[in-house]
Amino acid sequence: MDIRYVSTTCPYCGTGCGFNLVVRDGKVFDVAHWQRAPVNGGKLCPKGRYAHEFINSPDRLTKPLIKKEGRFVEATWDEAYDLIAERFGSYKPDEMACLSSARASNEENYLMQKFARAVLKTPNIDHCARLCHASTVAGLAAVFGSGAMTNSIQDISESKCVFVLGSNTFEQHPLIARSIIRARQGGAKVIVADPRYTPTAQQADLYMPFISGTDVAILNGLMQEIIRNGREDKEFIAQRTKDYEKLKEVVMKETYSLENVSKISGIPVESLRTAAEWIAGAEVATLIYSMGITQHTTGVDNVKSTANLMMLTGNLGKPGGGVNPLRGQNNVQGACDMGCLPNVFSGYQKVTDEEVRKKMMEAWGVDDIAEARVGYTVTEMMNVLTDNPGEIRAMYIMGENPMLSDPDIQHVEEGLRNLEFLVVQDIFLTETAGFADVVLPAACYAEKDGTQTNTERRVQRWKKAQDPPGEAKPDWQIICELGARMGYAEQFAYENPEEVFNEVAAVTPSYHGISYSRLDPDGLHWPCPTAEHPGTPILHREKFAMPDGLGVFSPIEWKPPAEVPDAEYPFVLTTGRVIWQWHTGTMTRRSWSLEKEAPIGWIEINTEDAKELGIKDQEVVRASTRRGSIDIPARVTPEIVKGVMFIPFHYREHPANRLTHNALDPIAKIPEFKACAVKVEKIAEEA
Ligand SMILES: Nc1nc2c(c(=O)[nH]1)N[C@H]1C(S)=C(S)[C@@H](COP(=O)(O)OP(=O)(O)OC[C@H]3O[C@@H](n4cnc5c(=O)[nH]c(N)nc54)[C@H](O)[C@@H]3O)O[C@H]1N2
Ligand SMILES: Nc1nc2c(c(=O)[nH]1)N[C@H]1C(S)=C(S)[C@@H](COP(=O)(O)OP(=O)(O)OC[C@H]3O[C@@H](n4cnc5c(=O)[nH]c(N)nc54)[C@H](O)[C@@H]3O)O[C@H]1N2
Ligand code: SF4
Ligand SMILES: [Mo]
Repeated sequence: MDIRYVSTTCPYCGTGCGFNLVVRDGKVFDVAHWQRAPVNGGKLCPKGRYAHEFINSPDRLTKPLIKKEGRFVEATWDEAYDLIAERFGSYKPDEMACLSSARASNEENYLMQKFARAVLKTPNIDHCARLCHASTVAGLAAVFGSGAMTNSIQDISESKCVFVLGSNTFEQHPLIARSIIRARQGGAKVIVADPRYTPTAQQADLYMPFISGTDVAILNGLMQEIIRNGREDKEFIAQRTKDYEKLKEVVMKETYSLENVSKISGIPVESLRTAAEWIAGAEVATLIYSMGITQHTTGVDNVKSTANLMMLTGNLGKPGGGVNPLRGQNNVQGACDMGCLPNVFSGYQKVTDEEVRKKMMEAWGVDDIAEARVGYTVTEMMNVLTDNPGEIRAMYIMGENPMLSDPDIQHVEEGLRNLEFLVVQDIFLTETAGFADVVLPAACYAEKDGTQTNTERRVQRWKKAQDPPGEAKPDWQIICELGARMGYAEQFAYENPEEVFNEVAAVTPSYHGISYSRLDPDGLHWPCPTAEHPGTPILHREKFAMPDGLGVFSPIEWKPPAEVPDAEYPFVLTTGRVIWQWHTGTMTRRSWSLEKEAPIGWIEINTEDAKELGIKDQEVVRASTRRGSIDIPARVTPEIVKGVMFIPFHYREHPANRLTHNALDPIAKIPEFKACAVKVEKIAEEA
């Protein structure tokens, strides 16, 4: 028996934990702790611990599939490539769109945008960051000049006050939660604001329950209280920021007095006062946020407000401080860094910048690429597909499952049906793949080399531990072979992912100094401009990434969500996750140790609301919004604030996104997954 340990990086969340895959006779059969792992020191959450279980699932895709007369039939790679090349070759660039994957490596994402821009010549490329931290990328770039986490994970443990707003860190980023515990052991106060009394809230010194969608009011209220008491950091404001007077004009309004904010949000005045006191009084404070802040029609406003609070209290550019958005998917930071966004090439170099375009064309050896304009985002693509059929006619989707993860899936279904040609490349036959004309079987993380970039901008290695099942191939290889089939053999002639990475480093300033040989065992934080540079764990130490080096205060007024409760739909519906499951469940629901812990969906209903509705715990109820209805078991609990209901979106049997609202933030184009209006009824018993 041959047993090997292969150290690699977890394929689930953006924390980027390392572990060993245990390989017996060429097959992965277990995960073992890797004590030396830089982010997690050998500790893992359940998803990492069981990240081997889905790998050799009998459901893995093993052969290309082509749909013939409504049914999938197995095909050879040659048949699949020929068909795709012929069909893609028959459309105009604007008629095609690509979705890349935050689950795939940096190399694969880089190649996907190169394929879209250099081969299809379409500007329409995006990925699930749109549904996730698009508000962060736009919001933090506008105030700090860079849209990423400002400090490192380790650094959170140095903080003296941790304010967690709209992040369920203990379930969704468990190994980052460890830093919160460490901070607390070091004397930090922990404040958690969340409509639900989550496992994260349970660790707080101060918990503030509130109604979803009132974040800006809360943040403005805290700022007013801090300014009233003269607790703002005057020196920091004077030296490192601008537009403070404009901020003050808004936050000092009567609307944002603690009394009024308490009415809007439901948080008691005393709690708000204590929170303001702790944040302003701490030697150093950090703010941690995630989807509770970003997934709103006011996502960008929410993000800017968090930055306002931390600049006001002088908590940027130092250890234990910062504005820390926790990125979700294992490589969503990397997919953005690689340019799988409609407005930028890798390293956030603008697609409209002529110099950059020229540089890319030269590096890629092509004399024409996609037009110099911003393409469609994921959410806009889906709207165009339904509202203007025929404008987008073909799509290439790698490693995304919008038929469960996009808002208002009835609308998504209508859109996908309007496509003439759809290619889906995945490791399983997903709900989205069901609509495809061609399905391409991809290798999973354990079957390929590559890199991924975690939430603290740390670039780390994936290492191949076993061969892919059947004829499945790594995404990078599929894209290269398809590129070659479409006439770009030279441009896609890579022997291995390392060669792709070297091209990334050559054309991407923030990755210039990174190479595979420098990545073991700790990885490197970008920006890393030269081969000698040690990487940059903390951003904005002396100045912000703005031309004048100053952080910008943004005066923001609170606006309610796009859809608010009324007589017909009297409750607020919010959606999210649970520790045991991952998004659309393709991997976790095929991992027995995880699936058995949370095998079915539910709707959380406050005990008093349930009593008024006559609903009992575990009773199946009908939840409806203006988009649709689902039948789903009730979980009656005091741990959700009255007036708000919550559904995890993992379950195809009770798809939360049948209910959600497709209203978008005007800048980030992120949908409002965290608030819409819902009603819940008893299901009449059948005779
Ligand atoms: N186990 C597991 N872990 C994951 C994932 C997973 O699917 N499963 N997904 C990963 C991904 S891609 C992401 S983006 C992250 C997401 O990580 P989180 O953002 O932490 O997860 P969510 O459950 O979406 O939402 C966080 C919290 O926001 C609260 N909330 C609801 N409405 C509001 C509101 O209006 N304002 C505020 N401030 N809070 C509100 C919810 O009650 C919830 O507790 O998790 C990552 N980690
Ligand atoms: N209601 C509601 N909806 C939400 C959210 C919410 O909070 N509420 N959150 C949103 C957020 S933050 C996110 S990030 C999205 C996530 O939305 P998606 O990205 O659509 O969800 P996943 O299930 O992670 O889909 C990833 C796909 O990649 C496949 N895959 C895994 N590894 C590989 C690989 O190496 N190669 C290839 N080709 N495929 C691979 C998986 O099998 C899966 O089908 O969901 C969004 N939707
Ligand atoms: S915290 Fe995230 S990266 Fe770490 S083991 Fe869990 S899912 Fe994997
Ligand atoms: Mo996400």
